[in-house]
Amino acid sequence: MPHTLFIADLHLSAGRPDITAAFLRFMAEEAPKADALYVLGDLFEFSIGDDEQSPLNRRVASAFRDCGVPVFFIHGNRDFMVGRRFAREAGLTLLPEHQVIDLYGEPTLIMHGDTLCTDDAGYQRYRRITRLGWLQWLFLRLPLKKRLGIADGIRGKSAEAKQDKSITIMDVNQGEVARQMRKAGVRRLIHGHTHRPAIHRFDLHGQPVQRIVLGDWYTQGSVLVVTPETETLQGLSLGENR
Ligand code: LP5
Ligand code: MN
Repeated sequence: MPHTLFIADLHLSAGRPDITAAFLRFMAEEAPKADALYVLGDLFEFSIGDDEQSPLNRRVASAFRDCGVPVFFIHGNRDFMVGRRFAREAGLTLLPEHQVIDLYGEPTLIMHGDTLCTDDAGYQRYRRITRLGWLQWLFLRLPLKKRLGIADGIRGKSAEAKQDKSITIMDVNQGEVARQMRKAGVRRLIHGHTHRPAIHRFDLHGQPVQRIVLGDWYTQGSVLVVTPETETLQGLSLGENR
């Protein structure tokens, strides 16, 4: 059966070898059978630039390169510093933050999902600043150790800020969902980021539409399988990799 795979929020890091093992197994066994693989952000726990060249980054790049199917990547809020060099090494295509793809005849909007969280004003302000091209240019010119220190600082501040935010503030804003779907002219939206896997069906201007949310890879893997007929969110056990 022809099908396309979607994953997001793996948060790969050297400190979580079980997740890396599950991802590598998925890349070797599941990905090659698909028409294409879409990675919708937060593949890495965080990224400070392609020149980091850690063993993890290199293994991930070769897993993508060797899978034999087209791989597409949209940045998440943690790995937006993944750049053209990694894309080349991994043989993947970097997509813009919001992209409409043709999924077996159904135009589908795909994104990481953080831009839907418009109630989280603190995050949106921080996002605007860290996406400034000139600031990223300067950041990449700092020594790796310094960059790592800055990333640690941001991670600490973010964890602190999150303690004061409600679950609702950190979820998508339904008005923004409607606005972005309408603007893109789609009946289907696929995203990650909120770590709340679900297939939401609702009406938009009298039309049935759906918003599919991918799950994270903390206690199990999460994969969305879309065929010409159906869409299924699947859990992926990590146990076999231990
Ligand atoms: O991912 P999660 O669930 O932890 O939290 C997100 C939001 N937090 C983030 C921060 C990332 O986790 C850390 C990524 C490190 C990247 C390193 C590269 C640095 C490159 C710099 C290039 C210039 O995304 C969190 C959301 C939450 O999702 C839910 O949506 O709430 O957002 C925050 O908590 C942000 C706070 O509100 C504000 C943080 C202030 C940070 C101040 C530092 C500014 C320094 C600027 C540049 C050097
Ligand atoms: Mn995210």
